[in-house]
Amino acid sequence: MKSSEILSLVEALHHQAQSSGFCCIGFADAIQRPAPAFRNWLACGHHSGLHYLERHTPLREQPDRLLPGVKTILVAALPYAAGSATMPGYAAYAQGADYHDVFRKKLSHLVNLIRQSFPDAHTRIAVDSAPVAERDWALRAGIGWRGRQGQVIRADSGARLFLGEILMTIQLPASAPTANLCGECDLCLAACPTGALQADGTVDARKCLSYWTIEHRGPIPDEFRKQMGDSLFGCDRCISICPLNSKATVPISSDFEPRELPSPLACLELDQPKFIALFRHSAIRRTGLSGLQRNALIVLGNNGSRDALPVLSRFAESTTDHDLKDLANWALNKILT
Ligand code: B12
Ligand code: SF4
Ligand code: SF4
Repeated sequence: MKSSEILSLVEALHHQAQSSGFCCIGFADAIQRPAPAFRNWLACGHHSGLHYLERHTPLREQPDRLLPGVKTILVAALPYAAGSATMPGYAAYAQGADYHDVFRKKLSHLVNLIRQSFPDAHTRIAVDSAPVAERDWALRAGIGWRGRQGQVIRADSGARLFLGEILMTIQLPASAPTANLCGECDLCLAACPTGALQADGTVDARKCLSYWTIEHRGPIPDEFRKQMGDSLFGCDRCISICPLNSKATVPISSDFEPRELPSPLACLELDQPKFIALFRHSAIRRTGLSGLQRNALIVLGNNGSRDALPVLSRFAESTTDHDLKDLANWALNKILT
């Protein structure tokens, strides 16, 4: 491989990344490396019910097992919109199209460029669900720095960024790391209502509302219900408070424009076919219908509006799910007492 070929590929990738709407791409050497911070997080039980993370630890430490012969990890950052104020309970990242699909499509344009230049190269795309330590690689690829809420953030895009990667068997020059600009600010730490943010910059999922409202199956413990406030799906408190968001200058892909989403009351009137039709192309389908209705019942109980009583009573009588029936009665009691 000539160095001029490598340099022209890097230039072409940057160019294509910009026209695809990525605010930044960077490259890290795909070396094997132990992940003590990650292992410590697991050992403390901070992953809660996310047991797949334990099983995948060796894969996260050895990218070679995901793509034999991998030399470089290209990391890309895609900014997303602030979300609509008329749908406050939905985390901003989930208000537009499903980022997994959008990201994959955009990364495939970069893969085409790699293949055009190096037809023998092997590549593998990863977006969120693969056993790739995305934030670690992003830090190594100079995408941004680690904010105090754990998010990889940038000065030109703030804290609302998705990450995705291309593992490849060709060696591209590694990017330089980015300096941390958080300074004395600790607004995100103060914004977390549950104390989920740890001093070492990791998140204790057992306390994180994002975990409870998206990943957890089954009832949400009483101690977190009040703190959920109006959180129907995910939690944005430590992200939306970041002052860098208002200084963001990068354009946002139209895929992430907020869509009309059901109110908490409307969630109770959904059935399975309607849920699938509404959320087929949305990250919100991850909770499943019963998860979304569980969250909606808690939000309605927290809101305390008597206007919700007729729909809540009907739901409590008609649902065949015992956990949801109990929760509907909890919400009714909360409003009436
Ligand atoms: C499990 C998971 C969760 C869990 C667990 C919390 C967490 N984030 O760890 C839950 C469900 C709670 C969650 C919530 C959210 N998540 Co999430 N999540 C993941 C997932 C699948 C794995 C993360 C993981 O391994 N966590 C374990 C911890 C230990 O690692 P880490 O935070 O990723 O990495 C840090 C440590 O390694 C540490 N570190 C690195 N070196 C060192 C050295 C030392 C000495 C120390 C102490 C630490 C340290 O810094 C890294 C960067 O912060 C990733 C996707 C992926 N495959 O990586 C997405 C991911 C991290 N999530 C993401 C997002 C957007 C969110 C939410 C904003 C969604 C929402 N609005 O509800 C919230 C944000 C909560 C928060 N403040 O982080 C994005 C983050 C993008 C970014 N710019 O950083 C990711 C990368 C998905 C993606 N492809 O875009 N998430
Ligand atoms: S997502 Fe919410 S609960 Fe989780 S760390 Fe951030 S502010 Fe705390
Ligand atoms: S809120 Fe402040 S401390 Fe937190 S990530 Fe943003 S700048 Fe950094």
